[in-house]
Amino acid sequence: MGFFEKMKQGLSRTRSQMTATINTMIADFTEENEEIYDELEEVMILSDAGVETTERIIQNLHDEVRARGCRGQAQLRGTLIEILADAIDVGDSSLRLDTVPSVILVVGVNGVGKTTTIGKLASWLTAEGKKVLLCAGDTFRAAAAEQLTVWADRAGCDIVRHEEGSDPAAVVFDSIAAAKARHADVVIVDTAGRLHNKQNLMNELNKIRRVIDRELPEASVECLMVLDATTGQNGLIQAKVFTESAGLTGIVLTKLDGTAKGGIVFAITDQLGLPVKFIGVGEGVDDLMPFDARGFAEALLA
Ligand SMILES: Nc1nc2c(ncn2[C@@H]2O[C@H](COP(=O)(O)OP(=O)(O)OP(=O)(O)O)[C@@H](O)[C@H]2O)c(=O)[nH]1
Ligand SMILES: [Mg+2]
Repeated sequence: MGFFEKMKQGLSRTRSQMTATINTMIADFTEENEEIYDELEEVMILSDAGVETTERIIQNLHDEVRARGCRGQAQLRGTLIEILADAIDVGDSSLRLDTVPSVILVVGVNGVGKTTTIGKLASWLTAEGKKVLLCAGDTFRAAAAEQLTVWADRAGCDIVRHEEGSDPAAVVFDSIAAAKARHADVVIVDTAGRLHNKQNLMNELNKIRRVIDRELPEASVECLMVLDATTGQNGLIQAKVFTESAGLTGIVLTKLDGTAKGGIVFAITDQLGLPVKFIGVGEGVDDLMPFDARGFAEALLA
């Protein structure tokens, strides 16, 4: 399956909510018909794009349609795709991994898909020819390290793990030492799920971050927050707190396949100003897609 088809399939629930309405709206387009904007507004808010963000997008569309003197459906469609793509194109969506080693720290609340995302990333980066080392920084449950080991085996990469209950920062320390000794290209750090309002756990994250910065002061560090697309607007509040503790560089939006609320992408990029770097569209190893703003907008309307 091609990239675009896969994106469309991953968004099928969101599409079933949005695409028909948007297409009707486009079909009803005349320069005088202002009602079409209301229809778009409604469907975007329903898909969790957020009121403020939606209003801004509608205003932009309105302005552009006038400024360009759009006539006909094709022009409106093209303009809408551009406006939607622009809205979610905030900064570089690619991973910055230009030092050896580089680090990807993966954080987020419980059950959002952190470990699964790491497993998918490990396979993807290994296939790209990178030497990957996984760090089992979730020491809260023994099963967490087991789960990560399964993914490491699948990707054919190394893993560093300690006993259940040990200090996550110590696992990170050892992983970095191992990465240096073995000349690994990328260390991917798993962390235990934590609620953003548990201050001691947020401090623990801060400590992990300090170990990375101390042991690898020059390294490229991606700090990715995994957000479950099905949790909607609540994810935005989580992300704000995580940014303070860990310094996020991007978002991975998982479980888009399981929700009609894919409009959350617009809210995240607009409200947080952080790029979405990957989207998760299923549980399998190939179900992680690099985010592409234009492709996403096109898939929504196609
Ligand atoms: N449908 C779907 N399921 C996903 C996706 N990503 C993860 N999952 C599922 O979500 C569940 C939780 O995934 P984990 O990777 O264990 O989540 P986690 O954030 O590591 O969880 P904790 O370590 O307990 O905080 C698993 O059943 C995954 O298969 C996705 O993109 N789509
Ligand atoms: Mg996990």
